Order: sequence, then C-alpha cells, then structure tokens
Amino acid sequence: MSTPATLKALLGTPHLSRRGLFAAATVAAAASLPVVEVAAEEVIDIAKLPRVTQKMVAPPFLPEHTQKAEGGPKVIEVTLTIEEKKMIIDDEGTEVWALTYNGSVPGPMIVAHEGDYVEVTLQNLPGNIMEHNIDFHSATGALGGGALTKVLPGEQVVLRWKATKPGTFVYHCAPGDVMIPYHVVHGMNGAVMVLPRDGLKDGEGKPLTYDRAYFIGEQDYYIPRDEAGNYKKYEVAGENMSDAMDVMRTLTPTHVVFNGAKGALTEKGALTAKVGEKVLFIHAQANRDSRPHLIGGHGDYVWEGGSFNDRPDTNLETWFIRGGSAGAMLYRFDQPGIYAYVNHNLIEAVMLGATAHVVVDGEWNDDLMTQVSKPTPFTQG
Ligand SMILES: [Cu+2]
Repeated sequence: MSTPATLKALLGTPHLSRRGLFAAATVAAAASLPVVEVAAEEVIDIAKLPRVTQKMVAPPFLPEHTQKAEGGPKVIEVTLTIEEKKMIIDDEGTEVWALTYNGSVPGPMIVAHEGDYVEVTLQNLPGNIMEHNIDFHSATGALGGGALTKVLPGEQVVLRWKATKPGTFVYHCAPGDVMIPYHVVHGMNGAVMVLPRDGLKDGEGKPLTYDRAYFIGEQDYYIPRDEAGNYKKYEVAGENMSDAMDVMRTLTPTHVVFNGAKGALTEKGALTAKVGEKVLFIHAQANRDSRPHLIGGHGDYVWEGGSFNDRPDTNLETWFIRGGSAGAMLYRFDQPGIYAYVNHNLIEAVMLGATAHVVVDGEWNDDLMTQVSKPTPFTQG
C-alpha cells in the first residue's frame, strides 16, 4: 500500500527544533509578515528527567498512579506487546481472532500527567501474522505516532510523545487503508488518561478526587456467519478478512460488548464499590458512537468529550461518547445494590452485550428509595 504523497512530504520534513522555530519567526519578521509571539518556555532536557516504568494492567483496572503529580515532569515508560489471539466473545462460544495490545480487549489504560512524556515500546510478537502500529489521540504529530510505529512480526519500536492535553483519549492500531477499521473492530484499541498536574477540578476550580477508577472499553464486533446462520470459526488471525469486510460494510455489529466479551463485566467480572465512594468511569469507543447511562445512578460530573481542560457537565442522565473518543464520568454511590452501567441503546445493551454491573456494598437509605408495599393483587375498579 502506498503512502499518500502529502504524508511522505510530511515525514520527510526534519523536525524543527525550538531554535528553528525562532529562526522561522525571525525570517517572518524580516519579510514584514505578522509574527506569532512565542512564549519563552523552559527548555526541558528530556535526558535529565526522571524515568518511571508504568506496569500495564488489564482493564477494567488502571495502572498504579497518583491523582496529583508528584514533582516535575517524568518520562513514563510503558511496553505494549501486540498479540493476535483467539478469544471467546459471548456465552455461545463465538470466536474472534482478536488483535490485541497486551492480550486484552481493550488494551491497557496508560495514565500520565500533563507535561509528562510517555515512552512506548511497541512490540509485535514473532508469532503474529500482521503488521501493526499505534495512533495515540493524546499525542501530537505523525498521525498520532502511527506513521512512526509500524512494526512487522518480530520487530519493536520506541515512540515518545509529550502529554500536552489533559483528558481521556483513545489509542488504536492504524496500519493503513482498510486495515485500519479491520484492526480496530478486532479489538486493537485502548485508552490514555492524562490528568492535570494538580488533579481533576469541577467547573468552579474545586478539586475532585476519586476513590476508584474503572476503564470500560466498548467494542463492536462484526462476526461472519455461515449459510446456516452460525458464526464462522477460523484457523488463524486474518483468515476471516474477506468475510469480515462484508459484515463491516453493513455497519451493523453482531456484538457490542464491554471489555472484550459479553458478560466480561457482570457476575464474577462485575465492578465493585462502597456506599460513599466516588468512582471514575472512563469509557472508550474507538469506532462507533455510544450513550452510557448508569441505571440507578447519575453522571455527577461528566467530561463528555474527554477534555479535563474544559468544565465538566454535571448531573447528566445519559451522556455521549463520540466514536473515536474516550470520556470520563465521576459518580458518588449513595445506595447499595447492583447498578447496571449500559450503552442506553438498550438493544445493544441487552441483546448485543453492552452491559456492565457495579455491585455496591453499604447500608440502604430508605429516604432515597423504599418499597412502600410489596406486590399484591388488586381489583380493577
Ligand atoms: Cu494492528
């Protein structure tokens, strides 16, 4: 597949140093062009920054992190290992050869603070079949890093990007052309959370904290069927390519699930919390729109578009996750019991799989809700 000429031109341009930018400004002044004032920024010597390794964990959990940054900017080293693996995605044994970062769908959450540098080692396991890469929506330049991270099986590449914008963001594989949607709808996506250095704030600048955080990655799958209507099984990754493209063209997913499989976040996989705890839910959808709703609760604070630089919405009933983005919602649980966190397209929630449960421990508050009388027969009058 050929690279577009514009992109080639882009990639062929040497990176401008800060000095180069000033030189460009001087040239502009000499030519009587308007000069953009460049604020004198502190020059950061990346080689002297402290380095920390962030251990990736499988969703719905987040890596260990502090809500406020401790000290100055750091280089956060993470390793993402690409694995093509067969996964079961529902309770009927439906299979998909998933394309994964670190073996999970979605891939692991990376957490940084604004001003940190994220240094990613991307490894494509030797047993894999396909070329892969990674496009970070949180990063600036080179197709989110996609143009600098293409790796064949057996190769690894290291990319460093600066976390300039606080918020929640999707990352995904984008190897080019139709391989982009193919890889994304086979599970190859995850999320980054860039926290403000002094933590989250409400719209008035007051600090917001969370007691727990969960990463919910919504995944649409397009599984081909045989003539009898049964989901087809394949021997190796990529063997379904032609069949899957036909299903993808219908724009009608066969499965819409949280964290890789129908039921991944219910029963034994249910999320947990306690009455009085504030829980941050980060919801990513790399390909398709979604409308999360917490049945029995509310979106106290919702960064719908994912930007922590912007004032959060408050007290939302249902919110919106644009396909290709991640958003965050903070809720304080006031009542025990089972809450369902769903995509409130209820067909997708109940029939296609987009339901998670949150099991909340604590004491029931009769003031908030009570069953005044149990069901009894009545006479229609
Ligand atoms: Cu890929």
